[in-house]
Amino acid sequence: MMTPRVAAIHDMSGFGRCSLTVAIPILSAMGIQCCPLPTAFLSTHTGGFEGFTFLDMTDEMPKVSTHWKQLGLSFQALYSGFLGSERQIGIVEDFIRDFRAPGTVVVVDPVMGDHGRVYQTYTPAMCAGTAHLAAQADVITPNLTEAALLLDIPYEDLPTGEAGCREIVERLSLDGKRSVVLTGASAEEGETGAVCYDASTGRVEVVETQRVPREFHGTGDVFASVLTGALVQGASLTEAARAAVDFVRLCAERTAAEGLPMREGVDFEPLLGTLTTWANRG
Ligand code: PXL
Repeated sequence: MMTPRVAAIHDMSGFGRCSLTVAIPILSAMGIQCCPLPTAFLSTHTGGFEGFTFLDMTDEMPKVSTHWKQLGLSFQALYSGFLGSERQIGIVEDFIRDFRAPGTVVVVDPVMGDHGRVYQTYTPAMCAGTAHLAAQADVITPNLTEAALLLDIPYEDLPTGEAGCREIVERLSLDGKRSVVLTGASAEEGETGAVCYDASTGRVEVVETQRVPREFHGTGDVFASVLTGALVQGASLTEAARAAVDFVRLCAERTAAEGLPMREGVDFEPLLGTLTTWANRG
């Protein structure tokens, strides 16, 4: 069987464990070839470091896409995340139009913010554009902050509890046309996980685990990368969310025990071996 291939459209942050420095090793461990299309190169991510560098790759992206088209490359999944400029939204939409084929899964992580706050480099126009881009996806993976931005309601006005999360994913499904995996959502005190609307079944499932009582940077990227890998390897949405929830919990437990600073992300590298069973599925 051919090794599946994923186009990963994210930034590369040299330090801090997020985006491509998370997506590439995770997808590789899961037996998937990851082809990065970087949106920006930063010295660190933007959450908790002063004076980070930022090289915008907007002009390079269509050239990469043109070359990949000339080569006749195809991908089992197109997976986008943190974008570096407003213009990149149209570029990623064109990329999806050009490379989507029957059976391709398009995962858009609508990266915009966390904990009720929008990331430093995300302008209101980029947030509006991200909602437009997310409408092209088969699967979106917002956290609660991003769900509020996509629904265009204040974070404080999001419906709460399990019933609230069910309402959010149904409202975000665009009348059942796309799947939604709401991350960092909890139906019960002391638990955390994902609430999933599966467009192929029309069902909502809650996937939970015990909450590790600490916050870490980049867990959204770890989650979405495992989810994408599992979907490419043939898992259902709920199975993929289960794999992602369990891996993030494992990473959070280990990192909390080590007492690593939040901004360094989760210490996932020693745990990559637990993902390799995906490489040998089917
Ligand atoms: O984890 C999301 C993310 C990705 N890339 C960069 C970021 C962030 C969040 O802060 O700053 C550069």
